[in-house]
Amino acid sequence: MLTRNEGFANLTAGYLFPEVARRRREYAAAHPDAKIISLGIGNTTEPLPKFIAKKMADYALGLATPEGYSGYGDEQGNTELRKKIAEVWYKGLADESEVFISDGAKCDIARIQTLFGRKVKIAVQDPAYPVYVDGSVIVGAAGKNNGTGYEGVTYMPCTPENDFFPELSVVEPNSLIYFCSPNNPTGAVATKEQLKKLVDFANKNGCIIIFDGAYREFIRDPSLPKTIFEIEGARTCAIEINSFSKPAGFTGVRLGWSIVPNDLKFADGTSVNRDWNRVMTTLFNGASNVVQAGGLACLEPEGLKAMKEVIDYYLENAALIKKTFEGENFKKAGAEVYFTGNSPYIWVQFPGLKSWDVFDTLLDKCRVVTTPGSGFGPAGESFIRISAFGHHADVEEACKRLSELAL
Ligand code: PL4
Repeated sequence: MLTRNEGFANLTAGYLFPEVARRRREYAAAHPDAKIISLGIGNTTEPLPKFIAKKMADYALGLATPEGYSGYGDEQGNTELRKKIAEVWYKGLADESEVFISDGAKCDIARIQTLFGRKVKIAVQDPAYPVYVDGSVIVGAAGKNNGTGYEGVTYMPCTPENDFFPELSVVEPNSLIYFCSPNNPTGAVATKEQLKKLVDFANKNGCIIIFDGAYREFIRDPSLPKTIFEIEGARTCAIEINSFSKPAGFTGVRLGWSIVPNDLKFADGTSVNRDWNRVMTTLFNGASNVVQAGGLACLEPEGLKAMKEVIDYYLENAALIKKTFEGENFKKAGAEVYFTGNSPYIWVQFPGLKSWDVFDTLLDKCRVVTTPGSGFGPAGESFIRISAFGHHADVEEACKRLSELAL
């Protein structure tokens, strides 16, 4: 018999989001008449902009013609799309040779682990999107959970006390640092000064930053950086991972990209970009050509306008959710609300309570699904995350129920 990958044995809990979905299903089965509203998983709800959907439909129909047909494309992605991403979203801060198109940010976060192997030391913001840690455990870069966290992982607490920006001195030299801004789940966006600190730290200590910018298009404050490459020095210490999922509603369509600068080197002086090219050409076979046509449409002026409108829609939801949790009933219960206006997530603390207990109360009393903060890491305990992805009418109904809740 084959030996089980011990990484799986080291995982101490199921993946967070299926667990949230399981509890919702269980509740629904026990309460068949309850109209449950999900503000849990960050899943887009609004239809694709027509302009973008039509470009994909036209491309798909073209595939049924001799002139329009194409088979495998370049594994790194359509050249025109790589160029367009570099131009429109990086404005000269990245070259098209540094852009790799993929089937989404989560898949890139998983593949990126193959670049660094099992021996790499990991540092993560705490709380963080669970894939960074769980993925590291699966590939063996992180070990057993000793009760406070996984061995081989340095947790960098991001709390109200440090304004959600971590103390970097806890990170060991030569670590891989996962950093997400706008942050999932806290919603905090690092300022230019904060990112400069991070970049300087990484360059000085031989670290590489995996910068996850999946929510960049929610940034409305023009002083905040939308990419780590706005920061001087980032090209020698950072990789950016990004996605069309949230801005374009491509969560089901699937399209993402990574930026690996040509200046980024391993300790032996070899190019990280070259090895990433090898990973993408060997372990990936290119994003769908239909979907890449959709990506190109997103980056046309009409597509950019449509994406902004959809994000504005979700940000309106976010403002209402924030106001609801700032209501008298939650205030009396001691709830503290954190929301920057630049992200789809509202982060609420219930001092002294357990995240899953708050989750259960809101599900049971309001039929509203949230996400327990403890699922994002030890520092998330006593928080819950509320997602602003949802139809206005559902969010309004959820907020009405929440504001009537006696705590
Ligand atoms: C539920 C910081 C959501 N089943 O769609 P992708 O793969 O391009 O992007 C995934 C992603 C990447 N980076 C960050 C993210 O927050 C996400 C999506 N996270 C959430 O509720 O936290 C969806 C989660 C999905 C999952 O497991 O990713």
